[in-house]
Amino acid sequence: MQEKERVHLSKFLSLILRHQPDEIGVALDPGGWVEIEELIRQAKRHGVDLDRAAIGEITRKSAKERFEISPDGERIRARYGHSIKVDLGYQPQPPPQILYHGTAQRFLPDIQRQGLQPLNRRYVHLSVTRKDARQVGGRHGKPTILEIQAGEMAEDGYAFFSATDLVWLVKEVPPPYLTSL
Ligand code: HQG
Repeated sequence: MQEKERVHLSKFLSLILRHQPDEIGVALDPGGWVEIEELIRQAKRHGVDLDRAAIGEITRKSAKERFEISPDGERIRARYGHSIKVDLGYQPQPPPQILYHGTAQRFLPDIQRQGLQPLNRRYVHLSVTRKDARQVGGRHGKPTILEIQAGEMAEDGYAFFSATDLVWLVKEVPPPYLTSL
């Protein structure tokens, strides 16, 4: 598959598996999973040509590990990014001492006042590396990076969830735990 095609289909999968499964008439189970056969069938009915090979390739080639295929190969879900209510079953884990959040410079005044909020998603997404944070922030405009005192937050009782090796989730980050770099 050409990269352009892969990115297009990956965005489609993100839309369905994170935000709007009903757009093509599929339902996610409580853990966020959908049957791959059902997904392919319904995508086709809505003019999106997907097959198992394409889904496998998109999942394997995502450096961010956006998607997870069940051990039996029958179901798929998004590992993070949801706006719809799902219970991914992640257990709280001790995070690295420092995590990063990339955002747009224009959001800084609001963030410094209100802290990081999930807004349209279920969780605030944090990056393990500054490089990834910069890339995340660049999606919204001129990027800027916040340093998050994740270790301190965890000590203070905030639950952190590891979605992938590079992405951590938390419900919010109040202002005292963040510094603009
Ligand atoms: C900002 C992508 C004003 C927040 C990415 C962010 C990530 C506030 C934007 C994942 C705020 C929300 C998630 C406040 C937060 N006032 N702005 N109080 N609190 N914000 O897209 O973290 O490539 O929902 O800083 O790479 O950018 O799709 O979150 O700029 O991993 O796999 O509001 O989605 O992954 O934007 O991105 P988003 P995000 P994929």
